[in-house]
Amino acid sequence: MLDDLCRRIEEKSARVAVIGLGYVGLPVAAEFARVGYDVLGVDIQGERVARINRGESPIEGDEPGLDTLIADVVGAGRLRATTDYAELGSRDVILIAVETPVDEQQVPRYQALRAVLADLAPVLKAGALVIVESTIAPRTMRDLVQPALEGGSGYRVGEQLFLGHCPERVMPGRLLHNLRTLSRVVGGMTPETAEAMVVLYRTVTEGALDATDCLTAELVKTAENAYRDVQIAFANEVAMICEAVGGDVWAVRELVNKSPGRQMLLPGAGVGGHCIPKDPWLLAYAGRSAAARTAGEADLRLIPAARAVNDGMPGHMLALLERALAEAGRTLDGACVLVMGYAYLEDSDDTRNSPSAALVGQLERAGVEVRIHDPCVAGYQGDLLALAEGCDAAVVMVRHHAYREVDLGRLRGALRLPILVDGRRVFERAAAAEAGLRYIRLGDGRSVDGRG
Ligand code: SAJ
Repeated sequence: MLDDLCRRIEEKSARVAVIGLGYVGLPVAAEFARVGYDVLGVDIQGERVARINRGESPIEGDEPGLDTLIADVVGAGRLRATTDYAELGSRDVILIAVETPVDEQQVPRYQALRAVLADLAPVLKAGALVIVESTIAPRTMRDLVQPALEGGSGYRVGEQLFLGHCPERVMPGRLLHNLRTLSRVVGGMTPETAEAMVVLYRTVTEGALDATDCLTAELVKTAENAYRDVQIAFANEVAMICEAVGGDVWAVRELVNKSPGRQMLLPGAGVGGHCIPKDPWLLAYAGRSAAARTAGEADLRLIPAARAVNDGMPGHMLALLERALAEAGRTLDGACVLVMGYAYLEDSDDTRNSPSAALVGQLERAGVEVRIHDPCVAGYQGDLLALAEGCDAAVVMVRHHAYREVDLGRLRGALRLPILVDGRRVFERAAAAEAGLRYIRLGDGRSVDGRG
């Protein structure tokens, strides 16, 4: 069965489906359609399905090439969307790209994935290849996906059903670019399945395709993002030490990175987005639940600690602000503060898990009147200087390129108090001093205690 499927994948006569037409699934569906497959997109949101069938992209934000690509492949009849799972019964390759969030207790919530599997299993055709692209905790393929599909279909993995995990490495603003160029970890429940998946993904990417097993693929994806989170947390902790001892983390980082094998990342006002705040918890959950099964206790300290450091950065920005206001004889309560940047990433309109949202909540709970500006986020794109008029301070949370053009003299003139707290090293100390601003930069001890 798998040989026949491989042949049809190579011929591009295999019929493909993608379940979950979000910022991962839709570009993936469009890419497989672009290279010649007949692709069926499935989503529960009827409006999203309708928009796609009109050749429109419902993906927010600037995704180079995506709008045109969707119009082209829908127009050519190679991509069609539906809400009807029954149509999946004719599909040979089915990719699943639905959300896999963690809850307040950092436990994965697989409601969407479970629902997809429950609806898919009964209609699966024999010999189908099912690939989970969503990021999942290690052992989810074995403990959740395989039993759900085998139970609901009566098939056996490796016999009438082929199963794999190929996590995405997309990034808002570079969806198609990443899909076409980045290497992929291709995990199959059997080695033959992984090889079939390599044949499939080779048609849409020139990146390396590393065939492996499902567990390794689950571990790689969650570990690569946990690794980044820990790296960022280290930079943030060094930044806070520099503040305490009067050092400048930005100078320190530059010199540290001259040392062979060092690559200290950027300290900042927090860590947001759809991947980094979540994936470390997926990895930790697997470690803890596996240890719990063996009545052990996975003594995970680094990954949770890094999450705590990074989630604490908006609060650190609040502390820097509070200190600067106190120097001017003001308290947070009753102050008016301009938050510059609401997206989670520079030059992006994506606000998921934005550190600015955390800061705004803390400011409002402290009695602050908050004004928000963001050149990339709809609803916050007002006139910066007009928003700054009468504010007691401005706090920079995102390193948008547009902020580098801000006239600091005019910003100073608009502010009631000359306080500028910079969480992303957008501005130079000298320029801020020349404009008459009390400039506090995260990680720069001299600026924090006013000697900078
Ligand atoms: N951040 C820092 N300091 C840094 C880097 C990032 O504070 O040195 C903050 C950002 O401001 C942001 C958050 O961390 O709030 C996440 O930034 P990110 O650059 O990691 O961007 P993401 O969240 O889009 O991460 C994606 C991930 N890609 C996938 O999961 C497929 C991540 O694995 C990539 O490493 C990252 O893009 C990338 O390299 O651009």
